[in-house]
Amino acid sequence: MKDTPADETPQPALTYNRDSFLLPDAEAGRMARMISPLESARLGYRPAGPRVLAAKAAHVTVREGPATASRSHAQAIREEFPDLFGAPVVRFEAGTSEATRRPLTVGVVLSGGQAPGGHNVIAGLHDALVEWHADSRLLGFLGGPRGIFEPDHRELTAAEIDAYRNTGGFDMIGSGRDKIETPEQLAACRETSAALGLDGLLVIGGDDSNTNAAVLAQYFVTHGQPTAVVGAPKTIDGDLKGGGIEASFGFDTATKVYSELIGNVERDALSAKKYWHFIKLMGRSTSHVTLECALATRPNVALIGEEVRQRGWTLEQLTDRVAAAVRERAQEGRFYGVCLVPEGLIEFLPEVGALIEEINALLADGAASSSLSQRLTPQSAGVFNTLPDRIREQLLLDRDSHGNVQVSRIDTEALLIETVRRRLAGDAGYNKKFSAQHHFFGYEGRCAAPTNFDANYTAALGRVAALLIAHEKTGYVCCVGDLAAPAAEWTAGGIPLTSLMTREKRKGEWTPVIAKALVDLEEAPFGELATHRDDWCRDDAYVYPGPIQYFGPPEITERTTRTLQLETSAE
Ligand code: FBP
Repeated sequence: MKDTPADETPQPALTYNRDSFLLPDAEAGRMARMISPLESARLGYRPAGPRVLAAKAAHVTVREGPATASRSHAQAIREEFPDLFGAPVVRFEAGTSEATRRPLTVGVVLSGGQAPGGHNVIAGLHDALVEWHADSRLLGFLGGPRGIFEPDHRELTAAEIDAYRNTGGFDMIGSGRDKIETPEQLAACRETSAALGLDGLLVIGGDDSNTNAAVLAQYFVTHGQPTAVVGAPKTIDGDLKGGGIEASFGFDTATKVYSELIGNVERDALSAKKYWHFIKLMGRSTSHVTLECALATRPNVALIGEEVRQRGWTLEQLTDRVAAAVRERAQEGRFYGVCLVPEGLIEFLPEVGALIEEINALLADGAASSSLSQRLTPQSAGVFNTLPDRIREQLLLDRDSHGNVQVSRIDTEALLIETVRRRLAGDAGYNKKFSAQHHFFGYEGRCAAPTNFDANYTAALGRVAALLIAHEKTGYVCCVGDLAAPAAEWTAGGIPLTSLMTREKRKGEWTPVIAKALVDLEEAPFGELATHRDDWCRDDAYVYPGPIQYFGPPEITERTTRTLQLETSAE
């Protein structure tokens, strides 16, 4: 590796080919990938970042804060992570590093669902490692965590990394949802790390993957493996935050992609005036994505799972509310509208939530899917039998490796259309039309080219990971703070993973996990929705955000999410 100053990021040699660009052929005999003019222009973007990280890694020192605890269940978490529990928050400041400057060998793995900016985390990590020492090496584990315990990796070269700067996707090394959990898998990870001489391992993932990073960090300490394991907060869902983490990367870009699409659908609804559009949005259990998109586009109805749970609304009550909105607009001659539905909504309906928990427990017990419906309690069996066949089948689908229901595969938006249609049909006072279309926006946003915010944030996270590893900090998640301020003013440091932990029942057992951040109904983002939603329901208050802008005036290119603006201004 060559030593490359931070401000002179090398640009790949591109060949202009009439209306597209060709990247240099990586392997002889393979067709060069054709890239769009926009992708080509983005390769040249230089992420902005915290002032402290602009200095060479050797000119950064670590300041330790007070010892930490966990979110809850301190005793159980201390027992599970005896060598990590209580570690201090660390912050990087200008100064002279006390760590020995030696070549570092670091592994990186992408874990879970794609989120815009993953490639920049790798690029930032690489840049900081070679600044630390020109002979440092970066190894990418292929296809997610399985690439560590069934060793499959490749050295990432400067030229390869340059070809992925500021691009979306995880295709540089691929991702996977495997969990590292069995004693054999943990031992295999240790063997791989020892064989490769890894000084550090960066796990780029969501709450479950970062929990896994903590498990691995503790295992390595217990078994004398000197590899520092650190995590980076990734997920479009926006639910890995709190305890010092202000946002997960990818949320900014993904919600902007969905908001553009929602705005387009709103304008279509207003133009044709004939459909209600029910739009399911990704986000897993939590409704941060739906809330952010609602604040950006002002739809007629935006359902928030956390509110449904707090108020204890059943499917019938929720249906009544949506049907009331349809009726209210129809009275004004508006037979159209837009309703946002978080994909995790179904889990928050109390009767369906209880049913899902029962199914989860039975599955964890080894019950076959085909026999599940006969083994439910009478109450849950009753709920199960009222659901349309398709939804029943979807509820029985396999759980992911962490035991989660795959909510993206449940057609909650179609279920709601069906229940609202039935409700209106049974309403003698409503004999008007109700034509509905359903949509699901999720995969469309996960691999979009990162916004300037996400490109900057992720490059900074990668640099922080290198610093944490160079300073032998294990069991930490990279933390870049003050995100609502200009990037130069952001702070950089690390937070002990155990400080984010609580305990939850997973696959029938109490397990330490990083707490998922739910939408807080007392906080400003939900408050803004609650204040305006009646007006947005009645009127056509739609906002059309348009596509992400990568070039142009900063008020357009540097605009952060409304969620981040409101959360940070309320502090
Ligand atoms: P992560 O939690 O791994 O970041 O995944 C996010 C997500 O996009 C969820 O919003 C969605 O429910 C899920 O992944 C879909 O998973 P899959 O990619 O396996 O279909």
